[in-house]
Amino acid sequence: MKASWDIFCSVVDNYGDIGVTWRLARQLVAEHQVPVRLWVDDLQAFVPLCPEADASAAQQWQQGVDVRLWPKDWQPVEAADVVIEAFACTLPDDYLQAIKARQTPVLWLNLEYLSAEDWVSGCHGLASLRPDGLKRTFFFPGFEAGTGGLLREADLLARRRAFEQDPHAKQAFLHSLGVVAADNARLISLFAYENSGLASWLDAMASGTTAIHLLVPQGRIMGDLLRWLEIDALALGCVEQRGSLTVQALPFVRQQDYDRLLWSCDFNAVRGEDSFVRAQWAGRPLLWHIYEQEEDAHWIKLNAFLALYIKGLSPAAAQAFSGLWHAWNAGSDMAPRWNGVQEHWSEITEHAEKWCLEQSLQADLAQALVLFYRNWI
Ligand code: TRH
Repeated sequence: MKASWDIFCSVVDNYGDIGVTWRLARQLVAEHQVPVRLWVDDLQAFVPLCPEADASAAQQWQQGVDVRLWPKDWQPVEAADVVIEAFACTLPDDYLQAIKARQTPVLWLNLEYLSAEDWVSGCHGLASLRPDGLKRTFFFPGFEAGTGGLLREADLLARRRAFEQDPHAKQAFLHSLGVVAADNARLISLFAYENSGLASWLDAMASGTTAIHLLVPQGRIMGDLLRWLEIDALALGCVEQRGSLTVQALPFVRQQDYDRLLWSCDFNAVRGEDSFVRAQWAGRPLLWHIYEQEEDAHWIKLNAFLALYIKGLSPAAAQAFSGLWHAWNAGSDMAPRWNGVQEHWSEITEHAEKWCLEQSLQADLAQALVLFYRNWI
């Protein structure tokens, strides 16, 4: 019989926690044919990613995943063979008792946040024995050998290529969102937290010589965007033009469509953890707005990733690219940085595809988890 899996997700903030666990749950079911229960403590955050979902259902099936509301008042259930606690979300005490009560041992994994820092491969797979006798193993996603890899569906890159090669697919997808861009316009998607550097980036795009169509999914950056446009609201689908820049607000789309949006654009500004990885699989240049952490810990993460990513770029392109990322994350003047990146546009674009292919040589995270369990039993 196939091992059963329980994934626990506590929605702390934004869509990252549910974004990662929903993606992982789907992939385990679809590619490894294992039964997965996904326990989520806030289904409101799930609905935008999976619009068929019911935000109030205690139990529902979505794309083969048994999605459960993780209730405050936990009701006893039998523990699964493999238990994933996402981002140290703390399992219910009763569930820990259920793990102990099982006749066959349970593999309890804490799925950690993504980081490119050096220490990650040294800590990946380490177990800690708790005072209550239970063992918890730390599973780290990552970019290098010795880590758990990145979430990537087996057919993801083939689907992207098929989308790119089909002359109608991109147009039909964009039309479905109400996007009709000029033929010569560069498409850019913008998913970010509030950012004081946005106005200077928009100024630079508006006064540049290249036509740009900026697609902005509903979200936290909207306030800064409206202030720059000097309007009170931008209805979904509506367009505003300033110089060379066309700005369009988009609805928040289902998770699979967000991939298509990234594939349709020439450059993607992303945030958090999951959109950051998806933009890399899109094989296009990206700009990461990292989630801010206490004591500036996010800068260490950002620079660790940059150090890996820029390998293979010429020194001038690497400097321009890193400068843009630093300015965006500092909320500082983006104009000189954006203009600097234009000079290396084709090199940076080619490099993005190379990075994507290089990363795709690693085992993906779901595969690595399944293998880890097989080796453990
Ligand atoms: O929403 P986020 O900012 O989540 C963050 C990060 O996960 C961060 O690491 C964490 O600590 C913090 O929350 C609490 O960014 P992220 O991770 O990119 O998640 C967004 C999800 O939303 C991702 O799965 C892609 C998805 N998405 C859509 O499905 N449709 C859309 O239109 C858009 C814009 C995003």
